[in-house]
Parts: sequence; C-alpha cells; structure tokens
Amino acid sequence: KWLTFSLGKQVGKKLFLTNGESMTFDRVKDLCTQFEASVATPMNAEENQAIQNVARKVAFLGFTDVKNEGQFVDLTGRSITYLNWNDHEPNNSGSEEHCVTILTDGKWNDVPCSSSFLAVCEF
Ligand code: GN1
Ligand code: CA
Ligand code: CA
Repeated sequence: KWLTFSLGKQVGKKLFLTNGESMTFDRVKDLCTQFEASVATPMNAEENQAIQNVARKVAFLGFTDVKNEGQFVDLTGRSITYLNWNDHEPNNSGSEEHCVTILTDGKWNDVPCSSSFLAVCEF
C-alpha cells in the first residue's frame, strides 16, 4: 500500500512531513519509525513554527510525561528546554494526559495518548 506524504517543510537539518492522517500516539510512533523517522519534536521556535505550518491542524509532538507525571521528556528520554505551553497547560486533565499536541496557533497542550491527532514525522 502506498503512503503519500503531502506536505513538508525543511528547517535546519530537519524535514517535517505529514501524511494528513490523525491517529493515536502509538500509531504515530509506528508510522514515523516505519520510515526511520521520529515524531515531530520541536527544539526551538523555528522548528515549532515549521511544524505548525506543515500540520495546519492539531498534531502530536514527540514528548511524553508517562514515566514521571509533569516531567515531559522527548522520546529519547531527554528533558526538554524549549517549551511553548498554552495558558494553563499542561493540566493533566482527567489525570491521564501524557502526550503533547501542537495547536493550530503553535501553542502546546497535553492530551491523552489514546486520542487521535495528526501525524507529523521528522526526518
Ligand atoms: C480539553 O475537553 P476539555 O475541556 O475537558 C483538552 C485538554 C485541555 C483543555 C483546555 C482531549 O479538555 O487537554 O487542557 O481542553 N482535551 C483534549 O481547556 O484535547
Ligand atoms: Ca501527564
Ligand atoms: Ca491538557
């Protein structure tokens, strides 16, 4: 089955691509891994802007606090320095928000990993 990546943007050494589909966080990880890529993980404002431009809807980012509540790390386990949380986030709503999305205005919100949002990978 062919998989079509429709929108992309390169910033610095990273290329961000989406296939336009929304899915759970585990599925996004599987999708990106399948292409030897990672879930989009903005390390600075420029990368965050690039992801925002590519996504055009709410998309998962490669951060989680599943190990230690409130301590968001990237998927390699490193703590993150660049942060762009929306007002009042992260709020761990319902005590089960351990994944992170980028909203259409570029701000971040923690959400349940089992919810479905747009897949954006970084290469
Ligand atoms: C959403 O639907 P509600 O209001 O309970 C959001 C939370 C945000 C909150 C901000 C799945 O929760 O993560 O913190 O809005 N839930 C989802 O008001 O996106
Ligand atoms: Ca959490
Ligand atoms: Ca939240």
